[in-house]
Amino acid sequence: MVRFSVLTIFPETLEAAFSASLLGKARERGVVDIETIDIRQYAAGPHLMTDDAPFGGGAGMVMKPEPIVAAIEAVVGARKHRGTYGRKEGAGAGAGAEAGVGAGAEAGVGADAGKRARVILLSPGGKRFTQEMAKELARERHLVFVCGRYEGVDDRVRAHFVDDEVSIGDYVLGGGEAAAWVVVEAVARLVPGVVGNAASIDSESFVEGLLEYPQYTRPRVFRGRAVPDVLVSGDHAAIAKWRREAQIARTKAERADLYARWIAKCGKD
Ligand code: 6GU
Repeated sequence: MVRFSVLTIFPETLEAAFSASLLGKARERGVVDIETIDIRQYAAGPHLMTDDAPFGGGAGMVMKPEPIVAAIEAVVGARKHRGTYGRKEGAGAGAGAEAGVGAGAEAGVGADAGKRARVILLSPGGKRFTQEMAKELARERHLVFVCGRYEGVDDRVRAHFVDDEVSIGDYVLGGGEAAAWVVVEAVARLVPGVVGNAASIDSESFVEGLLEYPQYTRPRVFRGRAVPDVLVSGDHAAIAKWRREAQIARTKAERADLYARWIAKCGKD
């Protein structure tokens, strides 16, 4: 069982994402626990403000640190998450890279590090999310995601109150919510019991370093385009060989970067 806590100013947006399909079923079956927490609940003042104008001036608003940190502390409870207070003071800008996911796992203090919450700030400045990272996160007990708005989160949150900073790619989102959906789904489906057929996980793209082979279903001929004959031949060895070759050809054509890495790892096929 992995617990996911997602801190956001738009809980209803994410609730919809987490209630449907794979994640909704996994939640119902009790193999994952996914909660959305409204950061505004932890805001103070008559207007429950979660953002404010930036010191130094400039456009846009910055998310205030108090509600976010109060929400993190409320969800993490008495068990202090490992990164808070554990990161070097004055690490400042650029600390994100060295404190990225991966480093975080080793940095976990003591043997029970894995039992503590791991707090992840979703922001475009973070370390790029990958399948490798998803695998690592799926081994945690409690993941806490903080969704920032694009304009920014007070940098003291990033520097001192989270363990890792993660981005899903080099493009701009208005906020971390869509990224939280991506990361939670990618991680949750690696939690044992979430995906029915574990074999389907092992053979997936990126797990092995190759794209997947093409899949077809009925009808055998669709608008004049037939399914490859070998797939209806009943010859399982021939089908396996065809699929392997298709994987390699596809990866070479579509993802030269993955192909180069795969060749370096496996020699040649
Ligand atoms: Cl995690 N947040 C935002 N706001 N934009 C992003 C992102 C995250 N990852 C890519 N772009």
